Amino acid sequence: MLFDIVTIFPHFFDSSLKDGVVRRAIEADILKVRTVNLRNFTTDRHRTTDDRPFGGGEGMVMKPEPIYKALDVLKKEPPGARVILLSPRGKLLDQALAGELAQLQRLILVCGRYEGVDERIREHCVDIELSVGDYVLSGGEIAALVVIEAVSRLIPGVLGCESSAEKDSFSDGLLEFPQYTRPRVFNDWEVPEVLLSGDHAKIAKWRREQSLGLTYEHRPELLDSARLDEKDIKYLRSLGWEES
Ligand code: 9D3
Repeated sequence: MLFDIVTIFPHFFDSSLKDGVVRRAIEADILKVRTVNLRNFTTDRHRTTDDRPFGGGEGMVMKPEPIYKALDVLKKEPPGARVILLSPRGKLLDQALAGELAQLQRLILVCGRYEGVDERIREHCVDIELSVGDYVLSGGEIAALVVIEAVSRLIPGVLGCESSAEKDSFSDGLLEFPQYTRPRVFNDWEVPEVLLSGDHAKIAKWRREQSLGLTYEHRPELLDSARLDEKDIKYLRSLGWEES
């Protein structure tokens, strides 16, 4: 998969792509990430990428011409790219959408700044508008990293099979159960007895109930689309859950 990141801060990405899953994927030639400096597609002496909004108001808007020119060039080398605009008004990224993006060969990520991007770019050049959460960032750069990280680890061959995406949190729609490691007692804080019992059926039941309980407590809306069996539903009802 090839990512192009269109940004006025290309160096922002230097260190973040040098570690972890993304680096390994790049080294294995499964992933390529190029950063594209939007200012290289300006034509004026000051390399201007933004201007004041028509109609007045606070802040600046990203000019259409540099983004259009950058996309015009990038869409040809090689063709077939999907253009994603990172924007607070986009569709919320979730695990299912990350999985769909991981099927694609070529993505162009456009990072907005200021109050946003001239609407004509959205209308004519953008395929998908994506947000990474309901909070305000200063621009699309960190959001682009979130997309690359979430999508890269779902590309076949990027993760080892022992930690395959199947087993990940959200794959069955529940939050993960708590994990413990040695020492058994730390600062008087003990590991739950059941995990030391060697009774694998009992451990599995405890973990499932912890997952259900944590999801009910922190993210009850996830239960509406989680894969639940009769036992799960019975346990959740015992906690006070009512199906919606
Ligand atoms: C003043 C109104 N703001 C809309 C909520 C304007 C505004 C805020 C933040 C315009 C642009 C931005 C910059 N943010 C992004 O470019 C962005 C973002 C985000 O702020 N939150 C979550 N996901 C994303 S993806 C890109």
